[in-house]
Amino acid sequence: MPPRRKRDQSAPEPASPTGATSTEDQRAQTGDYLTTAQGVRLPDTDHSLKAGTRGPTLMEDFHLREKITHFDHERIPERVVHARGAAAHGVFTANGNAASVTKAAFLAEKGRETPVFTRFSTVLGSRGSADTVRDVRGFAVKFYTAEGNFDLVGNNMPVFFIQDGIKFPDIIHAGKPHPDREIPQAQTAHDTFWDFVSLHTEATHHVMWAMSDRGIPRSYRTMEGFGVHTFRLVNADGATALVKFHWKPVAGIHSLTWEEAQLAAGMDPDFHRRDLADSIEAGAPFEYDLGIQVMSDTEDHTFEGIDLLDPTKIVPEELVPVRVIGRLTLNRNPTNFFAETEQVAFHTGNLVPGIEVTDDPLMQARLFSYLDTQLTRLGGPNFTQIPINCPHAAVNDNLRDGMHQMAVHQGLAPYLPNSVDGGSPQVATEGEGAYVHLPRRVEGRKQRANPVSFSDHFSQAAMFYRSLSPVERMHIIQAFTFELAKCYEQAIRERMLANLANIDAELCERVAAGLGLPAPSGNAPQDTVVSPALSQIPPGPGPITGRVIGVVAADGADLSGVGKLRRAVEAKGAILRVVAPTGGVLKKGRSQQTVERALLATRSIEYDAIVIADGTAGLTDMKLSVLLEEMFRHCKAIAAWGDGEQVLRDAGIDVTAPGVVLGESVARPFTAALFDAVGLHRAWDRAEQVMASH
Ligand code: HDD
Repeated sequence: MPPRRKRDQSAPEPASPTGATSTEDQRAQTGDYLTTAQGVRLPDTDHSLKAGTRGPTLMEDFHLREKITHFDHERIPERVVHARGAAAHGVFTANGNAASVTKAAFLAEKGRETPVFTRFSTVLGSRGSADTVRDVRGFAVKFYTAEGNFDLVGNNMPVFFIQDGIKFPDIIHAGKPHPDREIPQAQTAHDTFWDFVSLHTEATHHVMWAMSDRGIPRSYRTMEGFGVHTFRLVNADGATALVKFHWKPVAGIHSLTWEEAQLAAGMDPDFHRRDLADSIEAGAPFEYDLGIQVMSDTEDHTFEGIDLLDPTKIVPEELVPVRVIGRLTLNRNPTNFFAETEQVAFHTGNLVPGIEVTDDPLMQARLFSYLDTQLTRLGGPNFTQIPINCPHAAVNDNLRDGMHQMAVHQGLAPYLPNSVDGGSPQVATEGEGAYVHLPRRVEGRKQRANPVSFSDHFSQAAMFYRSLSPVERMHIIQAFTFELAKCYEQAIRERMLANLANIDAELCERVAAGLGLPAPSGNAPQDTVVSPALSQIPPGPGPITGRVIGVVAADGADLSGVGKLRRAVEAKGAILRVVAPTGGVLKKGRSQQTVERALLATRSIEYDAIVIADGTAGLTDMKLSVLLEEMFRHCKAIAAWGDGEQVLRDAGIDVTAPGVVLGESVARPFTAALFDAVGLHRAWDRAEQVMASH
């Protein structure tokens, strides 16, 4: 158990360590009487105090003024980036594999459990923007360790657009909506973004990731996370290693297709947020392994020619395998979005003994920005007293006063040294758990310049492209074509094509063909070593936890088969939804099934697979045809048992195509084949057939 905070140094005790309340009697909407904020009971909250029923409102109406004033100030500034997000509580359990490289107990000690709060986000969109836009996803984890809070503020892509944090306002101003009309919202498909990145070639590697399937994840459950920068870990003997952090999703890596992402942005802008909350509520937690790549802490901070201080570079996993050091389980939804998800304040400078930063100039600027931004966003310097930000370790600081001070500090001497308060609190030694910065020699001529190694902007972009499967490469080509086609300035398109020619000639030619422009020649790297780990196509079927399977049924369908299918699906941690022409309850004999989605109220984006039940032959509905056509085109699993096959044929589905599963009944071979098809994420072998028919 971490030591308790001294009463006079802490915010009022939250109902739980992270401020979440869940038991019935703690709900805000309970208690006997409605009161003002001053505790005065109210007789009426619907009528303002007026001179007569038709007269003017009186200034003396303290309830009206308090109610409206508070409402007027309910909003705080949204985050300048990563405004749109969703979060969950959970636990991190270390497996002991990090003990040799770090003394940070929450990582090193086998079996140690640490509470966490994780917030996922998009970068560019406003708070109310859609979840499935093409963008980088934030993956920020706050570990409430016994030694203080450690924040790993990462993304779902391992590289960044800029090498030096001083350019952050530039890339963000370029990516955000145009300042005159404030459009487009939450996307990079516009002139200013492509203007900047085409002029600024160090962004090239990150742009490749953003245009790949990584930019449109299927779920927060199925995306990787990265600490991006190289960190320095320090072990109990004082030995150091350079490491990169990775989050590996237990459910595998999986994305939407671009068309699905666009449909979802309209059909269900809360697609990812809903999936996170619904899954946790249904008892299917989100799980990720935390891994590290460990490199020697050499004087030059390079590994096999890769500059570890350059955040536009990765270390291929084939060169340095990822060592799994623990598991993150997200298993509890926030109780109140504002109190927790909106007010959580991450900071790259929240470090604990055993973890240090490096001189990566992007990281160095971040160390300033994250603390600074909260002063505006959360209204002053006491935001660490907000329950979601409170450490679980004892807090005993000499910080005083300021906006929204919650503590009633006792004592006379918030300074050191003092004699008035007995010289307390004392500073700790390293042995007593103090964060002692590792002594390191730092020297250099004061200058604004990059090392020469930072000037290679294309070789890893080429490695990324050439490591992917043909279908993943096709998606990148389509994404570039889409985005550049949305630009108005021809010069920007041409400049970007010139950059693509320096990555890969075929990539450039195919994008140019899509845009109807000539392909420039370039200087693409030759003989690139590929890194198969960069592809997200699984080698075989993976787990299907949290995936959604729709079963189309109608009156007279084999409902006992639907029941069997539901049991088999739920045994795998997946979700079954009954889809029918109308809402209500389907009945056949003694079996019945509640319809969860009427055809009019659903779309293919909701399903990872669709199954047609026996007994539905003859069912024709335009919405069903569209659903099946989209499922087929997006290469998702499609299945039918019994005469359900006829429904597929009637809708023009090629039942011999890859990823189409047929069976006589809901028996084991049928469900096993269906689950394998879902576990492969998509039947990409179908992609060529789909392309040929369009
Ligand atoms: Fe940042 C938020 C991730 C570079 C300045 N950033 C923010 C969040 C994530 C990241 C996940 C959302 C945290 C949350 O959920 O509250 N940022 C990154 C990564 C980067 C990066 C992985 C590069 C490797 N960021 C970066 C730079 C700067 C910032 C270079 C400024 C110099 N980031 C901020 C910020 C934000 C932020 C302005 C906005 C809201 C906040 O911090 O709390 O300080």
